[in-house]
This record gives sequence, C-alpha cells and structure tokens, in this order.
Amino acid sequence: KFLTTNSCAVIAAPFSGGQPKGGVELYKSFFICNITNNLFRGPPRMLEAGLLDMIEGLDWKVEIQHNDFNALEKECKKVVDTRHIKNASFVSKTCQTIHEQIKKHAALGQMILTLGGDHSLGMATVSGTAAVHKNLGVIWVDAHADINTVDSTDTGNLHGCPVSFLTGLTGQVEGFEWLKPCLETNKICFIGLRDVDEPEKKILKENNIKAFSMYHVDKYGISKVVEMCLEYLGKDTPIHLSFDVDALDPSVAPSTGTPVRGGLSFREGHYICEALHESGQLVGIDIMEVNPALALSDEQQIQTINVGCSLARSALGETLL
Ligand code: NNH
Ligand code: MN
Ligand code: MN
Ligand code: MN
Repeated sequence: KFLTTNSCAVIAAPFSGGQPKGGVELYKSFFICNITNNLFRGPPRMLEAGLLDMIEGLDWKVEIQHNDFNALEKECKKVVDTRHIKNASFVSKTCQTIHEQIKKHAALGQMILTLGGDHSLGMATVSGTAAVHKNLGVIWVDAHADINTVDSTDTGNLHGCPVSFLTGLTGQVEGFEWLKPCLETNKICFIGLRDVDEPEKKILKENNIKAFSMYHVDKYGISKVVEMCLEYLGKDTPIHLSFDVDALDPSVAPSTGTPVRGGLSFREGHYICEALHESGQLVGIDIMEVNPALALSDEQQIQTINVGCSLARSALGETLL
C-alpha cells in the first residue's frame, strides 16, 4: 500500500568507513591465500551468489545501483578530521551519495534493498526512505543499539552511531549538514540487542525507546516480539527494516565485524523478515555488515553470504509453502 510499483531497487554499498575492519567494502576481487581465490567483498558477493535472479524469481522487477567509493576514500583521506569520530568526511560523503540514490528510487514507488557495507550506512538508508515515506517507522535488528552520540561513542566508529544521527539525539554534527533528523524516537523498535554500551542504555531509557533484547526474544518468542513492534509502530506506518547480520548468532552468521554470542537463530531472523513482508508495510530493507573477509573458513564465508541473501528473499516475499 506504500509502494506503487513491483520494482525493487538494489543498492550495492561496498563501504567500510564506519568501522575499522576491511572487507565489507571493496568492489574488486582480490586474493586471500588459504581462504579462497577471488574473494569479493560484502555486497558483490551477495550479487555473485545470484541474489538478483532470486529476487526476480519472487516476481520483482530489479534495478541494480552499483557503487565504488575507492576514489572518494582517497579524496577524503586528505581531509583531516578534527573530531574523535573516525573517517567523518568519508562516512558523510558516502552516506550522502547513497541517501540521494535511495530517495530517487523510493520516489518512484520502488522497494529499496541496500546491501552493506557497514551499518553507518543506516544514516543514508533510513533518511533516504524517510524523505519519501512520511511518518516512517524503523525496525532495527542488531546485537547493538547503534545509538551512540558523537560524545558517548567509546570507539569513535560511526557504525555505532547512525540512530543518534537519524533521531537528532546527537545534535547537528559538523560535516553532516545534509542529514537532518528524520526519525522520531517513538518510531523505532530494536530487536536482538545484547551488547549495548552503558551510555546507550541511558539514552534508550531516557528517551523511552522501544527495545527488545535477546532476553525479550526468549521471554515472549519472536512472533510476539514482532507483533508488539508492529502494534507499536502502527498499521498505517511505512516500515524500514535495518538488519545487521550480527543480530544473528555467530553460529548462523560468523563472518561479520563484531559477532556477539547468544543471538537470533536462523529461523528467528528469517521470521522477522517474513512477518514484515506479510505486514505489507515494508518500504526499505538493509542487509548490513556481511563481511566475507573475516571468515575463518570457506564454509563460514559462504554461510554468511547465503544467510544475507536468504534474509533479503524472506523480506521480499519468499514463502516456505
Ligand atoms: N557500540 C559499539 C560502538 O559504538 C559497537 C557497535 N558495533 C556494531 N554495531 N557492530 O552494530 O562502537
Ligand atoms: Mn549495527
Ligand atoms: Mn551490530
Ligand atoms: Mn507476497
């Protein structure tokens, strides 16, 4: 009811400037001995696994948007970031580019699927769909709350901060003038949390933000949790799903930058995607932090790429029967 086409724009965002580990970003194939030849990084590997054909098989028209941020990265390296947050210019410029792409495609009434890349891209994806879909609600599936402000962040990694930028909790940050607060704190629900920094806990409490940790998933079961999220956000709210694969248990998605034990099972992760598809309210989907370069074996790598693909398929309407 919020989309006017059966077309899905796939935004490939090979980007790792929001955190310190390489591998979620580069576009070109490169060689890592012992692991595999021809190791593409995050998004390209999901495409290489045949994701676009899979999506077409679900009766979507697919439009792919490729990106290569290597030149931009070199350019940004020359800028000295005075703040303690890392790669601020590179993150901001990349996110602004992705934001514009998403806004354009969303305005055409298309579904948006963004393949990350690290989760600082959430600044771009949520603001992009929010620019078109008024009153947007967000379901943020993650082991982490990603709601550090530029003052509270311990690591300085911007992938731990996108929600505070989107909600305006961090205030206007120099260099991010293009990004205006676009998400009310009562229009976001978290699922899967289990590694939340102390200042983030305070921010969540003080702002009364809806958050379901793994404790709540165990307590209520995933179907009840998703139901409570949908009820909280409301039936006439377009929904953006931002799925960080580290929400899944490391036994399910090992090849990611910050795995945390005790995560969602394979089915719990997919259930979220299936139920949100079923709601008919989805307008945007992010599959973030798939990092094939961090796998300890071929098997781990393939497993994580495949789980990224299958989460996307579930959110786009793949059914079991
Ligand atoms: N909270 C930590 C930080 O701010 C970790 C964030 N890492 C993530 N988020 N992977 O999803 O750096
Ligand atoms: Mn995240
Ligand atoms: Mn995370
Ligand atoms: Mn369907």
